[in-house]
Amino acid sequence: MREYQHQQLEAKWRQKWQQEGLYTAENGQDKPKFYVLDMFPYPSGAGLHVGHPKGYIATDVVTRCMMMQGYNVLHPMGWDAFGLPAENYALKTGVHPTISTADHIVNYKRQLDDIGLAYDWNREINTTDPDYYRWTQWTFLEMFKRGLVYESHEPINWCPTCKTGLANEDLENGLCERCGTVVEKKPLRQWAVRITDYANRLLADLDKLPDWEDSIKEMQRYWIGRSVGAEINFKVIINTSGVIPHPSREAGAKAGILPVTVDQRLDSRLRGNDTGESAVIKVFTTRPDTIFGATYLVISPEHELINELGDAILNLNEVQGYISQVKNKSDMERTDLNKDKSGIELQGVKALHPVTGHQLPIFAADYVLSGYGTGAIMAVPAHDERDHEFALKYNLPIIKVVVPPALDQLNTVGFNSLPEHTDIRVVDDCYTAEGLAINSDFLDGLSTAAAKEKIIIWLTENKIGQAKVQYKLKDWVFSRQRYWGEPIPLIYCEYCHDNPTNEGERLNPGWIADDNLPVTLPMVDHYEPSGTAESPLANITDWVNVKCPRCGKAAKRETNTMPQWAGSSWYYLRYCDPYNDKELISKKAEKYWNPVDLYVGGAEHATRHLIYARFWHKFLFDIGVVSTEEPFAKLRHVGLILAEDGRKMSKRWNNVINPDDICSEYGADAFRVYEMFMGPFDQPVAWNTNGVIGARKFLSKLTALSQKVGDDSASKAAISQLHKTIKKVTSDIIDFKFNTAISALMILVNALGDEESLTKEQYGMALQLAAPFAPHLAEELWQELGHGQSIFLSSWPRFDAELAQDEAAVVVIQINGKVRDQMEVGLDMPAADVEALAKAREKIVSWLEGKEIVKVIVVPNKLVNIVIK
Ligand code: ANZ
Ligand code: ZN
Repeated sequence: MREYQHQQLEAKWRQKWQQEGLYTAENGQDKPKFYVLDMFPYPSGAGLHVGHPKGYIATDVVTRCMMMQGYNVLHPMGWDAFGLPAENYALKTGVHPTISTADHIVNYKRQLDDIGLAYDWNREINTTDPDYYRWTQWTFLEMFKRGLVYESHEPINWCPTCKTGLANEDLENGLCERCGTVVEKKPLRQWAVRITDYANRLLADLDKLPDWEDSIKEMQRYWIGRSVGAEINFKVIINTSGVIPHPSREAGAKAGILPVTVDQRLDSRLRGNDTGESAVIKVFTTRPDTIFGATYLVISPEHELINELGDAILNLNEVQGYISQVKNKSDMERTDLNKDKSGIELQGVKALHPVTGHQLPIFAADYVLSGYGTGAIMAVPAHDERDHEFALKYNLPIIKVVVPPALDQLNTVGFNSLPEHTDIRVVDDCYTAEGLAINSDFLDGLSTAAAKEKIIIWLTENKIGQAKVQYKLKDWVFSRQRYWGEPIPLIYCEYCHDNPTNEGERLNPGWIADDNLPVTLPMVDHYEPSGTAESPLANITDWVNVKCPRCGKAAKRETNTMPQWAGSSWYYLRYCDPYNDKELISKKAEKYWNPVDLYVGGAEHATRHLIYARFWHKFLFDIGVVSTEEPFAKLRHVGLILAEDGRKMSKRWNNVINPDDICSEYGADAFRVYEMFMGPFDQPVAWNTNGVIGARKFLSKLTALSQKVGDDSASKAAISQLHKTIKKVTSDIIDFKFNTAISALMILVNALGDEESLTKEQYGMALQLAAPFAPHLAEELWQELGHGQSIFLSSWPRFDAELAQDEAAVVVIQINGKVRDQMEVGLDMPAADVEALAKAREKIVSWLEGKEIVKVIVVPNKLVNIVIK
């Protein structure tokens, strides 16, 4: 068999392609555009392992195929080089991040080039380049000026190891995503971006993305977490002198706890419109219809009410003891249904039920989170499982206020969340589904939906509460107390404090935008995190002390830096116009390239990067920089490549395989073919070096076919096989079914190998189909055939529909040996499928009616005989 020398051959073509500018995409060509994007990597010291390039190879296959289909393809690459990993690496090795990052990029680039990836390196970008982050800062200032950025002092996630604040998105099960340390809550001065203003659009516009995988859209929906309900105010009364007239458990369980009508009882004292001094607890609930079942209130241990009430809480010491005990629990632990609930009653204070006037005990308990809703709830133990568990533990009243509708009412009430298979006649202890209101005065008999509507109207009219939509999504914590990030271009000026000129300054008195961009990160020798709320930049006095850009008086720079996610939120736009020093992107380039047609990357970015980028893009849309509401038309996620031992590839397990070794031993083409052949693209799969050897064998067979090229054509069957393969490979590439495309190619190469002879055209088409996967070898063999131009400038082969048609068989259908019908099916269709098709034929159905089938005989490609009684 004819072998090939991959090393010299592959290097030769790579060099030639780069020289000829094969991958250079030009803005605004007449050709239709296609923008293929990879999630750009952060260049780590370890370099690439074989798992990293899987997605890059896939986009490369698409890129090359689209080039051959006549598209002007943009396929760029760059570096997400700011952030904790680079900085932690630099701290460990003592090499300045600027230097180590530059080194790592050189290595990454070489590795990517060795795989033969068709990147247009003229458009390379690097998030740490001041010409790049100038526009990251610019967008931030645009947000600031419009009031989308604010300074806050909320307790946020703090990683004691990385010594920095983190966004919610940076946590994994309560641990720092970077280093695995348990994250603490720490009050910290920080900048936050009002991403929640965009929550509704981020959610609703997911429906406009038909080419996104459903699983990723689902993760985003969950992350945004929209809940519809109400906010309700409960007044707090102090010093109840020990009399606790709340309904006892038994009494509450009985109906008729409301002897007088609600309106009679509702004096102005209970309404929210008086100006009394008393404290109020605002709760958020998705079930305002259950308000008559609220028997106590729970506030989160962090709730400000505790400070506000202070000594009015008779057991304040004990309460504070409880708070410090639960302080460091993660949100996950706190809300876990299976964990034992704990809490403490605030003695000496009560909450007034705004409808019934009952006095309800108030608890602080850690199952209520401070960061969600209002950080306080009305507990309805009959209908909420956590409340139920808590009520049993602390012996609190449980009042049923919802029952499942009787069977015969099922159709007349419009409720929609009764779980499937609920036996609606059995009401168990805690009934969480929807139903009909009972024990609820003027809501009695209403469906859950109707009761919600009615109570919200009532609460609104009486100024006790109102409808409320709540999101789990939090504002984006946008400061890091670290060195290696984009400086936040704000300056604090005491003199300008009282003269705001825009919304941002009004909201953040004293803070002035520094429009003199870029605000560059100073080169310093020491950048260890200070461990305090200040970034290491705070120590660089000649950088910190500046003149106010407005009044010229002495002022100070903000020393926090931006999170790593900032630069990656809009990089795809910059590739379209990377040298523009007047604007982030020109109108023309934006119109031509935007949106990205295909975006591929890891599923771990489903909620972080992909939410930030969609938000950033929508903001740019709102200020007229981009013309689409969504950045990425089609999104595919790549399945992990695991090590040969089935574990994640990691230095720790010593199971990392380096693509450099594979490419030098077997060739980049074999490596590429193997990675695309390993299995369904989006599934995790374990590496197996034998598979690379198999891929290499396939390429050798493809090479060997060159010896068959002559004047005689291949057989009709082989030609038909060729056209079928064109059809399949073309659609499989679009559908991301690279593995089946390659198996079709393998079948084709075997079939052609059985032929006496092939024409130049026939062999050429086979090479074209293989070219996206094995570009170097395909190019070499293509040129050997005497083509003067690159195979990637040739036109993708078209199939002849007739020749590509799957062969069919005509199957006769008999009943008890008599021919009753016939049908056409695919050649070699499995017997069970043939049988099912036969039984479903209209004529046959009528023959079978009322008869018992004794047996069915299937003769492949010929006959089905159904024997009936
Ligand atoms: C009364 C009630 C009755 C509730 C009932 C549920 C069932 P989602 O869907 O997650 O938005 N809740 C509100 N704020 C909370 C917080 N900070 N920590 C823990 N729980 C909180 O759920 C909203 C429901 O979760 C709210 O509705 C509230 O309990 C609880 F039969 O209020 B509900
Ligand atoms: Zn000033």
